[in-house]
Amino acid sequence: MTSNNDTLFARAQLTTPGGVNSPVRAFRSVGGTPRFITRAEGPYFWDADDRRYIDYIGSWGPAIVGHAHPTVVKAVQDAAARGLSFGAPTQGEIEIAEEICKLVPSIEQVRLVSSGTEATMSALRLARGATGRDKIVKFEGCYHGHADSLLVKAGSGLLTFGNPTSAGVPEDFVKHTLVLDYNNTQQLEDAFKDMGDQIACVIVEPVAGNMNLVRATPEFLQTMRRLCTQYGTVLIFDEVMCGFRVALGGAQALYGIKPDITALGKVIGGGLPVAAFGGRADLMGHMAPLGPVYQAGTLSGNPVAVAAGMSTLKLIQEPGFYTNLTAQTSKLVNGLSQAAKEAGVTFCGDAIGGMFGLYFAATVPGSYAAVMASNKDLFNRFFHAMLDAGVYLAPSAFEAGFVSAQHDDAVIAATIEAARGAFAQLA
Ligand code: KE4
Repeated sequence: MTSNNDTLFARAQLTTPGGVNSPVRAFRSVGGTPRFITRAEGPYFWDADDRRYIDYIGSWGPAIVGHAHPTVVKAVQDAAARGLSFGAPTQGEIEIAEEICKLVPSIEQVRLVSSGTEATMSALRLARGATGRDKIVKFEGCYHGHADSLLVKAGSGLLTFGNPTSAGVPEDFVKHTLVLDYNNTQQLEDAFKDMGDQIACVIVEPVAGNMNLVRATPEFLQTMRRLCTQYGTVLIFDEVMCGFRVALGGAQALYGIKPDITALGKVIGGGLPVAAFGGRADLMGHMAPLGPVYQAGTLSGNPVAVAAGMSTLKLIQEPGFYTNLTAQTSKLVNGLSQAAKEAGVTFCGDAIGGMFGLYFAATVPGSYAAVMASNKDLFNRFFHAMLDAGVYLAPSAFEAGFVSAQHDDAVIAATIEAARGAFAQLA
């Protein structure tokens, strides 16, 4: 019997490139037919054949309180009933800005946008405008959205396609982008020694999630902070994914390092399009209409999206939220590792807050090169065995996974049971 997913995928490809609105959804890295989702609730979602899956992408991070949380849905319904968008300021934007500044103390002023790409693109422009410098530093394997000057050896979709640089990005647009190795402290020292006074900013995922999960070493981030301060370079933490995901205050709270600008997204929209960039007030003062750095957006601070984000930010502040989330994610990774060991499969995992990485490798990778050396084919076979068993992992060996507050012990146990069968197929 033809799956409705097959029928929908064939139809989708007639009107949309690859049949998807974001490349990683096309299953090109793992093969097979993408599942067209019809509804979601808690830790689950259902595909066009009405098959239920335990969901471990959670919309790539936003669904941290679980899908269709009644409090969030009601906040959205109430806001929508008052109108969808005004193109004028609202009290809700003030309230979410105050909440973000309270939860992320390095953020003294914040500007709301509609995607992580907009947030990082604007942060780069701000850093260049504030310093008068052109050069930027990013790290191979990190993905910061698809702004031209950042699509250089990006991770995520591009890494999955094995295409280190996107077509359509003129050489001129990337000649100021220096791509260094993640966690290579010496290389960072050398780059600053060589051209530190030309570098407008360093942008980094302080916990990388777009080459699979790779933690920054404390020394790497501490050195980055010291060098940026020494050379007057703006330090941008891209916490679009790890913000409010690895801890309430994000990776900067875990590492105790204060960036100059932070990019946020995903969780702060609760599933609707809210992202943000913010930081030192003296830097944000360069932003139009106050200063010369231009940035704008028709739907920036959209009242319905802000309602979803604000209700999510309130829910994640409930007592024990991160203790529980961290415990469940650790249970998942420990259970999967034990199941692999019993099956004799070379596998390991890492968990930080509500985010995890799964690696068909002997040790947890600390670099892009190490991730690339992991066994992608085994991951792809594991992915499909788990999908067939009703567990939906990220459809790429180069993505992180996400747990929600609704992934309770029964859900984790069911996942580990499915993994026992999947690992047995690999042995
Ligand atoms: P968006 O423009 O997709 O909202 O955010 C871009 C972005 C920026 N920074 C980080 C650290 C990110 O992880 C992202 C987007 N993450 C991917 C997941 N690998 C989104 C999924 C997709 O591209 O469809």
